[in-house]
Amino acid sequence: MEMKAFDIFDETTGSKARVSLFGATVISWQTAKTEHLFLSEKAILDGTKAIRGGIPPVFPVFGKASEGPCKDLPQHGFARDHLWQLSSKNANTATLRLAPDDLSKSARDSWSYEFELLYTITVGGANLTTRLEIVNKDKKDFEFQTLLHTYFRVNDIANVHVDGLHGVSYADKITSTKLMEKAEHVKCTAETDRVYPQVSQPVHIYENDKVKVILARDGLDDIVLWNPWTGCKNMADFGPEDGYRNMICVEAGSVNKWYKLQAGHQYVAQQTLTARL
Ligand code: TA6
Repeated sequence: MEMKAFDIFDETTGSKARVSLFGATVISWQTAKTEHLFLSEKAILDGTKAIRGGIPPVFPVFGKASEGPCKDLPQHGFARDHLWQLSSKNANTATLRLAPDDLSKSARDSWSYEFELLYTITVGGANLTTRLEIVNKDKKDFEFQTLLHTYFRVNDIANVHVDGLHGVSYADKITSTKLMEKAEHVKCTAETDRVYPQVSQPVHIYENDKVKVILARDGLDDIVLWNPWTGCKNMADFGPEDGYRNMICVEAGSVNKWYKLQAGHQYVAQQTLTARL
């Protein structure tokens, strides 16, 4: 099946992004001809699986729920593995929409609330802003988690560090322990899978001691840091085999607890990425 995707441009600076309607996934973001997102060479782009790379949106659950209304949903929920509708588009911005009628029967049966997701993607100068509006159209409250699962492209993970996490106590999913982040400059030197709750600082991603991207957030309280390391070769849709060297997932989310959205109310989560050259 041909991938349904479109580009948005900032004509004044030439920055651009490519968006897949399947999974509402930004699969490329370039400023000054530099690609800032990692897209697996083996990413499945035919709408049969969530795209490995770019910025897949996660809703209504992060990870896998063992109980509750999300327990029968796949890992990371349904937002990233369904076809969204293009609601509006102009040169440098587009809004995508997902609602119950867009869901498969199994997703709908698993999570039967009335809802609407409106996802606006905007490129401008050095910035890429992604804004997710979650609307509870039901007569009853529901609980959710949400996250933007951003895969940043790097030249060599060995030269990369992340600032803004110092002093935050995080859950290490590899060792199933809770630890305090003592490092100012956090590096991935092996498989890394951590949830840093309530990160108050903007997060900076460095390569070779120069800022690459600044990650600013609203309504996305937590930061997830992930690199599969050499385990990436066991993932059929992850390529090249040593591709872990060229990526780091720094994911802005509200995932460390369940967020209640009252009937008729909306929740806005927004991430702004600023590229520094
Ligand atoms: O965001 C980190 C994480 O939850 C990891 O635990 C790992 O599972 C990663 O997401 C990728 O998940 P996926 O379902 O896309 O293979």
